[in-house]
Amino acid sequence: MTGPAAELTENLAAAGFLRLGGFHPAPDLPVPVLSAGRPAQSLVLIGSTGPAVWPVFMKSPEYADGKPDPLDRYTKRVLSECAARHGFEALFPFEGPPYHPFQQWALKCGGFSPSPLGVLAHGTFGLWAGFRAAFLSAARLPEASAMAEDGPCPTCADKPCLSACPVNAITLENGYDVPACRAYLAADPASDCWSGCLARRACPFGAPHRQAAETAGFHMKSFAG
Ligand code: B12
Ligand code: SF4
Ligand code: SF4
Repeated sequence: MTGPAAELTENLAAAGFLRLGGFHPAPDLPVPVLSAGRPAQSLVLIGSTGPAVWPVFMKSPEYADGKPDPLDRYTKRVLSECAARHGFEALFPFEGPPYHPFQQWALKCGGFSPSPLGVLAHGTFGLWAGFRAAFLSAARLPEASAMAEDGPCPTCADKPCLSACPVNAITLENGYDVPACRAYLAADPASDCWSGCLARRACPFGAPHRQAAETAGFHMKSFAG
């Protein structure tokens, strides 16, 4: 990849983010129109995986200012600037409700499969790809072409994520039982889950992209409230 696409990759990496894929919007999965009222011809999905964003985020003013939602505010500031510099308009997954359908967009990009946990799994990034923004463009960009491949869950025979949860909060029949998970976390402040969901950690895919304990703890606290 050369030219503006390579430059975007470099700028994203410097801020701790990466391009996870893209697609050309079609009527079966519309995306919002651009601010000038024109349709978006390309959507580029921007994300982060476990280890990359944390060291950069830790040096940001948002990390230290003591106000709520520091990672979301860091993401919005940095990726809004990046999008504008490269001629995109940015949408964010944390703005809502109503929320933008980021998981449906990720499935459209290719490479992901729905997992028993609700989180989408990826062959390279496992359960550790977070979605941080969708960059929309009025141009039909070649790098926004969707990939044909699926994620790993349909061919994962053993499904170790299903047997790792201490309170059986994840089942094929009922999906993810959020109240059971939250009740367990509240009752056991010493649980290993506070360093990252054991079911997510049991997935054999994407181990190099796992969150460090500090990052996982940040997300678990935010989830548990
Ligand atoms: C509300 C929400 C939650 C709620 C409820 C989920 C629900 N029942 O819909 C709660 C608080 C339970 C939740 C929990 C978690 N979430 Co959440 N959540 C969201 C959020 C902000 C909106 C979901 C939504 O309504 N979308 C709107 C609909 C129209 O979009 P959609 O694509 O069609 O929605 C799909 C999801 O709702 C999904 N779904 C249904 N039930 C559940 C349950 C869970 C746990 C998840 C992850 C998804 C999910 O099915 C829909 C159809 O595909 C999204 C961000 C976003 N904009 O999508 C993140 C998001 C889905 N969450 C995410 C994650 C990672 C989590 C957590 C693992 C922790 C975390 N924040 O890091 C936890 C699970 C805790 C654990 N044990 O580790 C990621 C998933 C990334 C991925 N690879 O798929 C997202 C995309 C955020 C992001 N920025 O990346 N989440
Ligand atoms: S362990 Fe298997 S089924 Fe579970 S999330 Fe990972 S790939 Fe998917
Ligand atoms: S955080 Fe712990 S209790 Fe909750 S789903 Fe994951 S393994 Fe189960």
